[in-house]
Amino acid sequence: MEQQAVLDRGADGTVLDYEAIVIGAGVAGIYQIKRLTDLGMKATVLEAGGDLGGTWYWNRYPGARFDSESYTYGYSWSKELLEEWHWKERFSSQPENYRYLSYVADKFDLRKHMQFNATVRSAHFDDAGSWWTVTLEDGRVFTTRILITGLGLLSAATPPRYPGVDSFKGQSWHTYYWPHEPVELAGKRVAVVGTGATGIQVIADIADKVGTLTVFQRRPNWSAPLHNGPITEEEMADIRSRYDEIFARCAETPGGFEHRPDKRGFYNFTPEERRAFWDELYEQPGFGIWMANFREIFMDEEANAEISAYIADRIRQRVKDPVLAEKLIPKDHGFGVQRVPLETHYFEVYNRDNVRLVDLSETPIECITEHGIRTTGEDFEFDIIVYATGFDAMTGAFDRIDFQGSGGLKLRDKWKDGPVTFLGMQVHGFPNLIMLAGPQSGSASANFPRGIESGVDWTTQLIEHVRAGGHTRFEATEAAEQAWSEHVKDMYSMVLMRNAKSWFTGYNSNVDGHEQGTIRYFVYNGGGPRYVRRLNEVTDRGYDGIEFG
Ligand code: NA7
Repeated sequence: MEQQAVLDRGADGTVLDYEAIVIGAGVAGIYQIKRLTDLGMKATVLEAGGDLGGTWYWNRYPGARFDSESYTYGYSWSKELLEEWHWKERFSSQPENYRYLSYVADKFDLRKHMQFNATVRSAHFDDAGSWWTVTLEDGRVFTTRILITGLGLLSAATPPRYPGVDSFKGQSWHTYYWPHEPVELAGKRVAVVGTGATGIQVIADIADKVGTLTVFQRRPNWSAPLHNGPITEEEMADIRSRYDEIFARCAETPGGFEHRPDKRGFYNFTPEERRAFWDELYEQPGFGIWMANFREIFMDEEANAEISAYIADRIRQRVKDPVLAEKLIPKDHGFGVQRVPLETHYFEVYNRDNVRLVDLSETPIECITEHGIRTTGEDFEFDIIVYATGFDAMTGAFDRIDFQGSGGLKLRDKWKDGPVTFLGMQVHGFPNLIMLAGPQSGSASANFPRGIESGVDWTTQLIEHVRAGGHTRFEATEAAEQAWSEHVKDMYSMVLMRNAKSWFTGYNSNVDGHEQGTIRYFVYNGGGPRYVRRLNEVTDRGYDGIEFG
């Protein structure tokens, strides 16, 4: 009780509403509230959506599914849960993933600690009392000692900024906001704008369900087969018996997957041997072709050019029209330097009579009209326009909330040219704020739940330390923040990803200041194991880099 009193009372004796508030009831927020309430803390989750689930609550477009193996995506912290849950597909789809997260929340009775339709407008730190005041869009105000963000990496959707977007008379939406009610696609003239991971999933899924499908592609993406399939009772029993082994393996790989980078050396093999190896990887389910490939493909231009040529040939084999095939092969970046979307019969879609590709590099979009889309070449009419145009990644969700730290410092201003953080967990000038899977954290680079769990565990330990020490304030030092941000930046210099025009480097044509030019160091490229070692070092050294008061 003594310890608790420290966290729920301001320095001047003011009683705070909460000891901890978590923003966001996604994969991170669900686990974090479990850990906080297990400690007996007075805590709540504020969630903008009408229910929990985050990514898996919002993204209801057809084809939305994991490209992580389902059984590596689930939570690892409850043996009982692992025993109970049967993943039905190797790469589970959105409805099932949403059901899974709901099941977890209900099983552990977590919903009672969550408030839905609670969109946070601002969070201001009170220097005198060392607490946060959190204000919601609906005007409600809460005070809390500790503020934890589980905002998601890709939760600030960005529709395009073409003139006339609002004038379209048919149905249109960004994939993130795909309606919750069933959408009638049969016989409809449908447009999809964007060919990233999302566009590729939705296009492949709806091509045979719509009347006509017109794909507006600005730049093609490298993409490889997902090879999804069911998981039988027997297979699931086997997976259950190997969970410890599976999670241990995920913890050893840079991406948090079972796929382990091949260290045998690209140049120790002949081109024929490499092709034979890639033939095997291409036929395997999941990210093997990306993550279990030779490490050199990520760092060495020549190795990257060779794997790119290999994947290009695969695309040529799958698309009947050779001119069209060339349009679907990226020319401006190599395989794997951007996020590799995984697909199911995506390229074959373009062999269908009802599907047409519009290459925006030849005929850019001029505007959206009442009836459809006008490019420099043609006027198109549609019933439905789907914008699969991506997200203001990593920092976008932070920018949408007015975070003000010590002395009124605005996070938006501090991060104007890109995020700076300590471990992607804390920001100097923003005491008592912890980010789960924040920008620059190792929790945010690949198989998210694996990283998220280590982030939540570390956060919980830090909070226990704060309570045990009777502290009211904790904050990353400027020096620690600088050192970490430099390290994150250095890691980019090692990988070809630094050249990518993608959300990994903060590129987004639909967001002011993100159109091109400045690279933003969003993700930690050192891999999960190295990141977790660093987290543990910080803890072992008594939270070196964090000042307590
Ligand atoms: P992405 O990967 O950022 O892809 C967005 C796509 O939309 C990409 O093809 C863009 O072309 C295209 N785009 C964006 N803006 C426009 C405009 N204004 N006009 C035409 N085309 C546009 O987002 P996703 O949602 O597909 O995937 C995000 C992540 O979700 C993914 O990495 C997974 O981790 C899950 P561009 O390539 O920029 O020319």
